[in-house]
Amino acid sequence: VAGCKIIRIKTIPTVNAGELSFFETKRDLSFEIKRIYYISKVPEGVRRGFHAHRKLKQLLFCPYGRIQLILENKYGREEIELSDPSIGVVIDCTTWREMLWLQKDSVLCVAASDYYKVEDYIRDYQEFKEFIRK
Ligand code: T46
Repeated sequence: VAGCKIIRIKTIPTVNAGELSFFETKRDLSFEIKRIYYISKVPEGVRRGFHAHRKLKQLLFCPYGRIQLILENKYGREEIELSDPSIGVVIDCTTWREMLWLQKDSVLCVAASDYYKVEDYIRDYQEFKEFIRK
């Protein structure tokens, strides 16, 4: 979706020994990382999210499994499937997000531009719609 960027995370393959992916502040990301969190042990079919952020910028990636992201912002609504550890999505404008676990135990990792701030969340969909209209 416009306003969100799909990025390729630098990934170094090894013959028969997997691959290693990495990203670095400034070199690969437009914001400084202040917080990392990850979501695990989620059963298949569960949905999380249902909110937007006022200011927070984030890079989302899925190092294991398959997760669908439903993203909506002032440019429209789109679904993206994360299933490749070398793909990330940068969400850096106010975007409503829902995450659907397509596969049990998929892991969602997030690098965020700020500390956890409850007041940065918009958890009401109507409030989000009004926020992006301004
Ligand atoms: C997002 C999506 C992709 C904290 O105390 N510290 C933290 O850093 C975070 C992220 C959450 N929490 C608490 C707040 C709630 O009591 O953990 C609980 C679960 O959070 P939430 O219901 O917001 O989880 P998700 O999966 O709906 O959303 C999370 C992030 O909160 C959100 O910023 O963009 O993942």
